[in-house]
Amino acid sequence: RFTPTPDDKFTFGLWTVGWQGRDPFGDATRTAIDPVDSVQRLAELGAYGVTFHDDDLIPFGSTDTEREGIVKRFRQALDAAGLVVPMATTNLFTHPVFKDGAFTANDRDVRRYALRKTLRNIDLAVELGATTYVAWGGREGSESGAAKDIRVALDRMKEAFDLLGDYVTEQGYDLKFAIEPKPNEPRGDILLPTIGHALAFIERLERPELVGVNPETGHEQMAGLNFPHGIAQALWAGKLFHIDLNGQSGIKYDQDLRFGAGDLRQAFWLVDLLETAGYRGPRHFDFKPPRTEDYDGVWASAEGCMRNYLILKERAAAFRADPAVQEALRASRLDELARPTAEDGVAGLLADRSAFEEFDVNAAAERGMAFEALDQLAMDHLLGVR
Ligand code: 3MF
Ligand code: MG
Ligand code: MG
Ligand code: MG
Repeated sequence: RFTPTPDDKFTFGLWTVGWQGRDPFGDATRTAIDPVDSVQRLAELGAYGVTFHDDDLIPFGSTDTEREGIVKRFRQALDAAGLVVPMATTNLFTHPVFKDGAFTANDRDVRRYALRKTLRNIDLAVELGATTYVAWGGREGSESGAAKDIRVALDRMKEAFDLLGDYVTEQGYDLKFAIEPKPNEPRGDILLPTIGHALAFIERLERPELVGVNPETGHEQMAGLNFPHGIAQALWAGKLFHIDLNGQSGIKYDQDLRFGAGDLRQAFWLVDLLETAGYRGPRHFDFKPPRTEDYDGVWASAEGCMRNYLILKERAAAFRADPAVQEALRASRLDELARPTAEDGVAGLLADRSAFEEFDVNAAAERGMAFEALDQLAMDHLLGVR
């Protein structure tokens, strides 16, 4: 029970279990781990795949020959372990050259270099079978007002995604892009800070159908936003191409706790949503095993991500299947929300005296919504007492 299998589609970034615990105030607390060992270990734990930034796999500055050798060895490890690579991404944030951004750096040569670095890793991503390419613009932003002309920077951001779209189309690649919003950290303010900003941006692109979002639990919650609501809107827009699952306790730095830690109630509603809305993509964990942990703790943390997802999946299914819940949903009139408001059109609405002239406003205002009883049923299921 609660033991993951590849059918659950759990994936992990190499940079998650591979995080050495370096933070702005402290040095690494763990030694580096070979990506090949991560692949083996994650497969043993029941994962479906791994994802990577170019530099997670191939150290920055490697020669072409070194690169070839690393890729070959990685591919052999994947095959041996039976893991897939559904997604890859570019590191456009670690090297100091990206200190003012990549696609929107003020320096044009840096922008051109960032595009070339991305194109190169797209080729590798496709070679390894990825169908989603994530773009987190961690350094695209500013700390001060005049430093960045935001409207012009958005032109450059659009230029970058339009060019990447041209490239994959010309190459005939089966690859879509997923923009990962984040409000701040490491920049003071980052462009495309929330799911909503990203969705609006995508509609301005030349090939909007190629671009969706990769929202991260903690990134929305850092901005005080409701993550399940954001995911619901991304699904509604047909744009949930990928997801970064983790945990976050309210508005503070990006904690990247294991999934299920932090805001447990939002985690419950998120799993309920993903499992009932027909999301078919990987359940991808982007977390950081806390720097207090040794490698036993790292694997315990990775296992915990999957275990918590499966527990919540069971709890959410039990909630939906409970006849008392179905009755409570009717009492809260969710069925009525599902009915169009004015299918009779403007003329019908204007002719309907019961809609206005004879509407008993006070009686309607007095009706209780019965949400507390409904939410307590959810709490009982979440806590496992029903
Ligand atoms: C930072 C992130 C990133 C992205 C990654 C993949 C380093 O807060 O979440 O992780 O997820 O770049 O796109
Ligand atoms: Mg995070
Ligand atoms: Mg993150
Ligand atoms: Mg992320």
